Amino acid sequence: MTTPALLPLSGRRLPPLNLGASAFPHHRATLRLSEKFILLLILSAFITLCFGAFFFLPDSSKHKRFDLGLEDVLIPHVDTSKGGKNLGGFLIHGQGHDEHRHREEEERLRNKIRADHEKALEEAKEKLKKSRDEIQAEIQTEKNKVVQELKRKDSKPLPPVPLPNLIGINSGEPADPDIREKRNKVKEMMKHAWDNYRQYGWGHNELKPIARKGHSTNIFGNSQMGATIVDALDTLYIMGLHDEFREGQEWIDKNLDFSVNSEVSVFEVNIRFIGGLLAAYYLSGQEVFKIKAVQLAGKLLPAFNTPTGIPWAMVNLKSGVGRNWGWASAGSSILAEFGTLHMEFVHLSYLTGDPVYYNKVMHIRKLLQKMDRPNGLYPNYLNPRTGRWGQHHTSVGGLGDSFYEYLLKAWLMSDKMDTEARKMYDDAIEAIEKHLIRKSNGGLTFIGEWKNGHLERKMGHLTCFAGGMFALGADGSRGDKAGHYLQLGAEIAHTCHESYDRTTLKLGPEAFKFDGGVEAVAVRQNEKYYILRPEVIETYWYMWRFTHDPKYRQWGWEATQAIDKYCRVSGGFSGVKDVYSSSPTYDDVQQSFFLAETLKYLYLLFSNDDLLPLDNWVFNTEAHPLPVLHLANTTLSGNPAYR
Ligand code: DMJ
Repeated sequence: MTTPALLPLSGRRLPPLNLGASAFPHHRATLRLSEKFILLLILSAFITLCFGAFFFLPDSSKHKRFDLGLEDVLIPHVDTSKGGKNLGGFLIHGQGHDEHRHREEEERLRNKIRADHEKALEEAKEKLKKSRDEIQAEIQTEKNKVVQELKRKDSKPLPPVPLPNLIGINSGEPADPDIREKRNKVKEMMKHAWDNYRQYGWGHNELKPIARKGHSTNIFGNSQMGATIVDALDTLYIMGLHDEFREGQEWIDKNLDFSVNSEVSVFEVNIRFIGGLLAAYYLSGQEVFKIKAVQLAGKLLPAFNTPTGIPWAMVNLKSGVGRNWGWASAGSSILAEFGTLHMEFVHLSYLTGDPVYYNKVMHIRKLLQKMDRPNGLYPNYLNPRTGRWGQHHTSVGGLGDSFYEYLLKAWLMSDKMDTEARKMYDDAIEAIEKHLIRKSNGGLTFIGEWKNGHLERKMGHLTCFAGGMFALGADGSRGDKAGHYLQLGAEIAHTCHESYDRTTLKLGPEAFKFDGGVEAVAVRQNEKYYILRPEVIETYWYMWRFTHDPKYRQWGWEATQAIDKYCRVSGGFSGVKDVYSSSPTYDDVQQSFFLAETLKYLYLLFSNDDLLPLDNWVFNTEAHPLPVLHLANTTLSGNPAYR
C-alpha cells in the first residue's frame, strides 16, 4: 500500500480524521516522531481557534440593541465643533471627561436593557404558567382599560360657545278643545309606538310590532344603535313625555357606542343620529347629546377620504373604510346623500369651534358649483373617484330630494346670510319647474322624474315633501315670486292629498302615475305600499303654518285616523303592503322616522305656531329642529364661530 502523502493545511480538503486506535494501523509504526508532533500542533491550533471564536466573537443581537440605545441617546448630542466624532452611532469626544460621561451612560443603558430583558422574561414565564382562559381574560381586561381611557378622552367637555337664541320651546297648547283633542290623540299614538318599542325592541334600531322583537336594516349596520331612541327624543321632548325622554337619555349615555365594527349609511346616520342628537341637545341643554353627536361625526369623517372629497355612501365606524352602494350607477355616490349633510355639519363646527365639518360640506358645494349641469338639472349620481356624473337621472324624490331642501335650509339656517346657497336653490328650482313640473289632464300639478332625456310622469311619496319646501322658500325668492311658490306648494299638497284620497285605506302609495288615463294612482303592485312615511303630512304642516287654511288640519286629521285604523296593531304601528286593498297585510316594521317625523309633524299641525317658530328653527330632513345661527356669513371660513 502506498503511504498517503501528507496534505498541505490549505488548498485541498483533508481526509476525515480518525484518531482512534485503529485509525492508521499500518502507519503507526512508520510515522516519525517529528510528524506526530506537527500533527498534534495543527490539531491544538485548530481547537484553540474554535474555542476563541466561540468566546470572543461579539453577540450580534446584544450588539444591535446596544447600538440602537446609543443612537437614540447619543446622536442628538453630536457636536463636531467641540472635536467630537460620530463613529457609526457611537459618539466619541476627544476630552476625557466626556469619554467618562459616555461610558457611564453606556453602562446605565446596558443595565437598563438587561433589567428590562430579565423582567420581560420573568413576565413571559409567569404568563406561560397561566391557563389559556386566564390569559384571554387578562387581554380582555387590558383592552377594556384602553377603551375606557379612549372614552374618557372622548367625553371631555367641549369648549363652551354662546348658545343660539332658543325661542319657542313651549307647550304650544291650542285653545280650541277640538284641536287639543286631536293633538292629544297624536300624543297617545306616540306613547303607543314608544312603549311597544321600549318593551319589545329596546336598544335595537327599530321594532317589528307584530313579531314583537327588534328590527334593523343595513343602513344602520349590524349593531344595536337604538335608532328609534335617538330619532324619537325631540318628539318626546316637545310632547312633554319627559319620563320617556329621560329613559332615552339614560340609554344613550350608557349604551350608545360608536366604536363598533359596523358599516353604516353616512346620510342616514347624519340625518337621524347626528340631527336627532343635536336637536335633543338644543331642546334640553343636556351635554351628553352634544358630546355623542361630535363623537359620531368624527367616525363619519373618514368617508370623505375619496379622490374628490365627495363622501362614500357607507363607512365602517371602526375601520373608517368607505364604499358605495352596489346598485348605484357606476360606483357613484348619491346626490341626496352627500348633499344632505350641510345643516348638521355647520352646527357641529359651530358647537366645537372646529372648522373640519364646515370645510367638508363647503368643499362638496364648491365642487358641485363648478360642474356642468345638463339642462341646469343636477343628476342623482356622481362618481367620487372621477368627479363625473353617472346616469343622467334627476329626481326631486328619492336620490335627489333633500339636496334641494338643504340648499334652501342652509340659507334659512344662516339667518339668510348664506346667499350662495339661496342662489343655488333658486337656479335648481327654476330648472326643475321648467323640465320636471307638469299638470295632468285632470288638472293635478305633479313633479316627474327626468330619465335619459325624457320625463317619466310618475311621482313618489317622497317627492311630496316638495310642497312644503316651495312654501318655505317662497319668501326671499328671486323676482318676488313668493305668491307663485306658495301656490305651487298648495298645488303639490293638493295632488298628494289626492294620492291618499284615491285609495281604499286613505293612505298614500309609494309612487303614483299620471299616464294613460291614470291620475295620482299607483299602477304597479310594488308601488302600492305605505310605510308610515311623513312627506305628505310634512307638506300639510308647512302649508298650515304659511296659510292657516283649515283644510290642511282636516287633511292631517284624515291621515291620523287612517294610520290609527289601519297601521296600529297591539305591538305598535306597522306599514301596510297595499293601500288599495280592504284587507291589508302588514310589513311588520315600525320605522324610526314614524316617531321622528310623521307623529311630530302631526303634533305640530295641531299645536300653536309659537311652538318652534319657523323664523328661529329649521327642521332637518328627518324633522329634527336646529336653531337658526346668527353668523356673519357662513360661506366665509373666517367666521368667528369657526376660529
Ligand atoms: C326620512 O328618513 C327622511 O325624511 C329622508 O329625507 C327621506 N325619507 C325618510 C322618510 O320617508
